Amino acid sequence: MILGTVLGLIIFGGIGEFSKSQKANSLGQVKYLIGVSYPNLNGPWQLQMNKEIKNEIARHDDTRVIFTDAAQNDEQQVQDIHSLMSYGIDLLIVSVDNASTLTPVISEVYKKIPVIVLGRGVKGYDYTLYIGSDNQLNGNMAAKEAIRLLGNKRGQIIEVEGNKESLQAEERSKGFRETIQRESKHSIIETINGNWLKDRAEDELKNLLKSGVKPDLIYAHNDAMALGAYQALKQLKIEGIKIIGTDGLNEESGGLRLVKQGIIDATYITPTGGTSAVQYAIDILHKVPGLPKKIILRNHEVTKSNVDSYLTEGDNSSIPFIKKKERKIKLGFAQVGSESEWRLANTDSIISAAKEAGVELILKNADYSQKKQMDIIRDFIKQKVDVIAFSPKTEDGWEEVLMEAKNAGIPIILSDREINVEDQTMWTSFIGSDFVEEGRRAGKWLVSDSKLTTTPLHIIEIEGTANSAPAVDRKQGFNEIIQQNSKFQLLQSYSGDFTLDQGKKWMKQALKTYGTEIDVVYAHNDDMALGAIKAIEDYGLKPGVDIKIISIDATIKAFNSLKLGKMNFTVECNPLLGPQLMKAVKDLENGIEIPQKIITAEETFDQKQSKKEFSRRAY
Ligand code: GYE
Repeated sequence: MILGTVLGLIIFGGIGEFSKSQKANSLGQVKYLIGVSYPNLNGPWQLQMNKEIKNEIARHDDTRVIFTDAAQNDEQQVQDIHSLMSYGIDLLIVSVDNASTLTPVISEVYKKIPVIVLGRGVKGYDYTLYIGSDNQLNGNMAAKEAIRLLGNKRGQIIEVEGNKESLQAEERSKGFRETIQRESKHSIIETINGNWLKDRAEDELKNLLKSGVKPDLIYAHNDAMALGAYQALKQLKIEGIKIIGTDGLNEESGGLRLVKQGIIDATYITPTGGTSAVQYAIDILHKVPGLPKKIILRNHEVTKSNVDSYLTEGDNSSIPFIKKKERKIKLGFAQVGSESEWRLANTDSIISAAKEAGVELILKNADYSQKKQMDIIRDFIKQKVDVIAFSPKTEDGWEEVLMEAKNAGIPIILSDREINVEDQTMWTSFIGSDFVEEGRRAGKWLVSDSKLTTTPLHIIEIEGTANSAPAVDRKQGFNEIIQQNSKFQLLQSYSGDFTLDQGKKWMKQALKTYGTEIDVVYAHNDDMALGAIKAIEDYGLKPGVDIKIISIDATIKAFNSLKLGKMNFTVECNPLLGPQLMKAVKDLENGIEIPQKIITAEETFDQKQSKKEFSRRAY
């Protein structure tokens, strides 16, 4: 630990240590200094992350990296971050083990400079960009593989967890457990804390096995611990136990080799994001507009049956790439409809971004019919377009048509709404918002606005289209917050399809039923909120005063209502997805793996904050 701390502060690029005042001189040509803080650099996955950062930074002459290794000591990492700040870094890249201890420190840094959180999450949203994979999904996938490996018998599973405090371990565990419980009769009989370390996992497991515990399968949160488990079993001469790991590195003792050698049965390639972190850091430092808030990288399941394709080609055989063509790349976009102001801005953004990127766009509108949207997709398949993107009206019902696209080798990009399908390889990437967070933000505003109110607050919710991702998630996020205090009472939820007319119709109905009892309207988009405002005025009450109005989207019409005092709060949902979509299409063409999810950066606006933004809004 001491060694790690002392050696921790190292600067790549041959520059010695320096103080803030020396920065300009000693860096010479160097314009930017990026600080990287690791919780520890003792695992192969962390070393891989470090290698990627080093290699990528070497391509930028005007940028240097300075990194610290806290050697698994949280307090040390807090100090490290303070030291990096005192060295005058322009941007911080940080990976954390202990989210509780590090979150407040990172929030403070974020007030001063941009922060990229890498691989391991912090709590909340106080950072510029998060890059990492979906750990819960990782756990889900591992559980599905465990169920396949165990077959029909009632299996006994031991879970070997990473560091207890890390969100990564918590999420993998959650995903694994939920799926095992929901989809099988197997039981997780013991959980041991391997702290991400091979030796620790080996020792702990040996103790457990000696006490007579008999597992059928071991699920380890990383490959290092999976190897530790294998060695424990080997020493005790226990055979026939299945082992699943995670990380999938292609190096000595890395997951891919372990699968190849039959030491473990499955692993999940979990990209570290080191390369992307540096690329985005450069973009952030150069103030490139429209950068996302979260990049979720894709995991790949590797078993004996597909390990060779990863070892030899290093490719991602489950993802279809576009073969480079002589002609312009052809993108078929099945737009869901023209239901809202948001949608109109979204369509415009896609058309203009395609033009700018030199992508041939075939844009068709489904007039808010799922059936028609499927017909359009089928037509795109027939026309042999290179990529299909669409904004799925609802979450369910897409398996068949997406299977057809997959069989035709056409990658699918989900634009702004997600779907529910078992097989996650049916789609390549999702570009859009975190709707649950949008709902939470709406709820949090209400909580803070009504801090001094002790009497009950009666709420009417006007939901978006039933079974659509934004409606499901915005409801969930809002509920999560208001359920924490019983003074918030939801009178009724209406399903309003995201249109102004529906908002007006349901608000009229609500007023007829509840009249002046209503204190708050929460509408899942601006158009429905605007409809509700009309209905309230027709009823003779003052929207924004007698009844508070909260909405989502933050289009110019919402800003207008905020200005007139008729609306109280709007949560931004960014419709300008065109540029990100075209970047993904181009990456596919160039054989670059695109992230599983690209989540846009968004703000919130109350009446006061909206004044500044008003003149800047283009939609
Ligand atoms: O918020 C709403 C629209 O899917 C994000 O759909 C989109 C939503 C948007 O019609 O106004």
